[in-house]
Amino acid sequence: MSDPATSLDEIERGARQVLEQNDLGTMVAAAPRLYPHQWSWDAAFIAIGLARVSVPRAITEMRTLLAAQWATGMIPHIVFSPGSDYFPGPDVWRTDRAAAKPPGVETSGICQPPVHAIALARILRIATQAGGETEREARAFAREAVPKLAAWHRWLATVRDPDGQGLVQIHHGWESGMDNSPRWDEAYAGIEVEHETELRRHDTKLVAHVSERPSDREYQRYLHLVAQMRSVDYDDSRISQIIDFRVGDVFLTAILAVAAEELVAVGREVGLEEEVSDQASIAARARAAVLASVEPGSGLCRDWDARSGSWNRAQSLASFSVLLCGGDDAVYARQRDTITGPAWAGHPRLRFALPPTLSPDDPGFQARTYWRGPIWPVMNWLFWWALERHGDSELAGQWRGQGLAQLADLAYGEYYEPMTGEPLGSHQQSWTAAAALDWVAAVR
Ligand code: 9WN
Repeated sequence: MSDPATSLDEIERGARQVLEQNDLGTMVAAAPRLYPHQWSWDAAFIAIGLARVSVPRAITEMRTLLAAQWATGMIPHIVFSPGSDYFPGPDVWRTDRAAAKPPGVETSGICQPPVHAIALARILRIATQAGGETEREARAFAREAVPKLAAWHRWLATVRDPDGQGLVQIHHGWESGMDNSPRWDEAYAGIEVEHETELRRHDTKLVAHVSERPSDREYQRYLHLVAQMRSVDYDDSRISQIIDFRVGDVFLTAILAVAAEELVAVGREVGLEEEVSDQASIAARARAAVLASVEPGSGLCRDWDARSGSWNRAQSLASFSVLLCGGDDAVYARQRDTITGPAWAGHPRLRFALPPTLSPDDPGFQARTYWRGPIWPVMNWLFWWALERHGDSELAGQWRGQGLAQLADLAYGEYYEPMTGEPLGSHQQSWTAAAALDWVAAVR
């Protein structure tokens, strides 16, 4: 349980230790045992935390990830470190068959939300404050990264929007980063698994209780989708025709909107206007699609199931995507009211006034299960960053304060039980430590 007397110095010291201990050299493992590789969106958040300790090390983190970028522009969701236990590993993904994967690295064959340009902009800002050689190095890196991130955004906006609907489509719940969120229940319910995969899961043994992780039934569906992609050698044009999961992800699309704008700013700062000339229109289109997803009755955002041609009904943290990308003051104000109200972060039973992944009043709320209820510190960081960007400093400050209070337990939990504040999933989770470092620096 958090000790209110725990100081910012202690939180910072502990967070530095977590990143140091999880550092494998040129990549930081997402978590010491549960996730012994580099994950795409984790790496971006981790790089922000690393920049508070060492800008060169933050750059190395981003470079390792970008070196694994596929020729199509896709940044893969996992870059594997050699010889660690994780299921599904490279032997299951078999991306060696994919023409677009660069040689010499082992990766998965799907992606994750595009928070990387947000990280690049923040690293550049931190380095600029430091000045001197640090700033020079960060600017040189930015010039190297901008064209790569532009290609990444372009791929998402084109290849992953085959119907021209505007929302970026995902082919797997893992691509959303919110793996087993009720957002995907309807899409997964429609999947018939004909051939079950032999599950060699380690994850369920590495958490305090199996209920903190997705079920075997869910994993069968996850692996079925991997098998489908593998069967066409991860060829984009073929995947979209055969895949059993095709959903326009509103949260990922909102992230793309702000990331593309951050990239425009970085591009201009380092003299690469040409390279980012299409990014403002990518952002505008993404933002328009997020706003078009808003359900008039609730004022909340929705995902679009492209296979069934219907809006998803589930409400979750992702329903508040307008708080990330803005674009309509009235909708923003309404979502802000709802998320701070008694069904969400203002719920009277919460240990900390922070947004859970599901409303505790939702019949599907599960306080200990992964993306079905718990509070995720890294999501708090992302909303905090977006609120600050929007000029909503009051709420941003409250959430940062509550977020730091939650992390005063020094466990650096992957996610937290909303009512008790108990850390769940992995402890010493790298992106949680990174969020702590950036928050502490922002307070000082
Ligand atoms: C599958 C690493 C990743 C995060 C995801 C989170 C979880 C992996 C897993 O861990 O997903 O990609 O094995 O459950 O859901 O957001 O990037 O921290």
